[in-house]
Amino acid sequence: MSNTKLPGDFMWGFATASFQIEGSTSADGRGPSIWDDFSRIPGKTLDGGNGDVATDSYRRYKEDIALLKSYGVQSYRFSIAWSRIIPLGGRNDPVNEKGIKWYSDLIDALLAEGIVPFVTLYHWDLPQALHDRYGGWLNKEEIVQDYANYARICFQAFGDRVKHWLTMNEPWCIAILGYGRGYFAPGRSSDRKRSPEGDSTTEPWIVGHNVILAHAHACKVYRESFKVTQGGQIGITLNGDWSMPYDDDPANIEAAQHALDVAIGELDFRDPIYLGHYPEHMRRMLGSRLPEFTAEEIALVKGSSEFYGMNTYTTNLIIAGGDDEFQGLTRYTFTRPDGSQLGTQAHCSWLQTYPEGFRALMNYLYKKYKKPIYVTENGFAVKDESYMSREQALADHDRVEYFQGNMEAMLAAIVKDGVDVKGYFGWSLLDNFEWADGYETRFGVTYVDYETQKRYPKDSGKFLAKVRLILTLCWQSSNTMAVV
Ligand code: GBH
Repeated sequence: MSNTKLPGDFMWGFATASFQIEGSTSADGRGPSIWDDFSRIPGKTLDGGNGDVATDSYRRYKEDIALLKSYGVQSYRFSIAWSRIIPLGGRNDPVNEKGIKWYSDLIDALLAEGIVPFVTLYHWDLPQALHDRYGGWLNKEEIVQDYANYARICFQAFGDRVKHWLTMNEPWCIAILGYGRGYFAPGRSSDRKRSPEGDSTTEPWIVGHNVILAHAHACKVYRESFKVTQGGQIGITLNGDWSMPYDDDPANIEAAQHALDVAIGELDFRDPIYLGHYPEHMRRMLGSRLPEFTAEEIALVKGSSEFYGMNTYTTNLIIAGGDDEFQGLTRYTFTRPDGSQLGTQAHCSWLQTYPEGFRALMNYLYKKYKKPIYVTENGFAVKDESYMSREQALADHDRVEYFQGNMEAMLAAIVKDGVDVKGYFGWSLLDNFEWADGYETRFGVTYVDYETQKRYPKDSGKFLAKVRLILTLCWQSSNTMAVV
């Protein structure tokens, strides 16, 4: 890293999500979420793990803040569990003051340490009652109103202190993993071995559509009733990895653009939010299965996000063909034509290190959507870390390499390419409940011993703390952060 500069207001921190860390699932009046029961069904998580305890952060949040402090962060991205705020979820259901108080205390404790809260309103833990009552995300008329009401309550309760809001984490995952592949709660799918009900050809597109609308309505509520007095900003966070053609076969070159347009641009729902329409490919692929936006809806959706929230982890090599609509009818691989691997393999099959792809993706998104970017998640799970001794796990060389490469790539994107990146959040502060992987896959820069719930900084956590320290010192001396 040489001669690179970051703006002085750059947000630097780590991210987590409520269901992955909080535990205490019945404390203080919390209602169940769709992940509570789903994770308890045998076979839904790799190791049979569920969210009942997780990293016990509901009770240990002060410890977590001390940890954040030790890493020198300036911001913390966490999510609010809807069913702690409104246990039954709906707009006519009672609000739970104890749930509000818990997040309020968390926010105050962060601010007391000089840490800026960056808050996600929805990271996949839909109140179970809404799923049971009317089908949750499948029911447009109901869910959009209930979500907007929940968002309003959060703006009212926390918006005096929270100035950075994310409406949704990763619509692609909500829609496709929850209602298409059926890997995530509520686990609906056409695959009858997986789910007794569901239709993977239609439901993901209905859900994706409704998620976008709910997001847009929450943004409207914020702009109309809170933005002027509270002065914050609001946006959405989308997942998406870089795509490269497998080789120079024109079909694969075209497929890589398709994978980008479809898996990133289209299926990932960026184009409606930023450009105001579903892309052509998506319309062609799905025909009448793609719900239409009314003129009124599209007016609401277009431009709803004030910045680009970017969750990204890896790069895929793309081969044309196959029947996977969720990948835009392309196949993904990490193995190059000469048999070599793109990068270092993580514990999860879908993730390898490839910093050049991170830089390319930031450039692509900034040129296409012209919005400032917050990298709201980026991280790595070391292969077999769960099977190592704690000492071995703390020496997480592959994760250090991942972050080092991506830091360099990001600084190059900012300084050399002129991409407007406003913040970076590593995933994750702690090892935690990794959804369908249970506790077997560890993404933390901090090791969690699940027997004792003790936290131990890994080498990667120390590495990022050092990078942050250097950035701060240089910033103080020059009013811009510089890494030499
Ligand atoms: C993030 O999603 C989540 O926001 C976070 O909660 C999670 O802990 C973190 O990743 C680490 O996984 O093979 O079809 O199942 C990352 C985006 C998109 C990455 C789906 C994995 C697997 C596709 N994810 N992808 S599939």
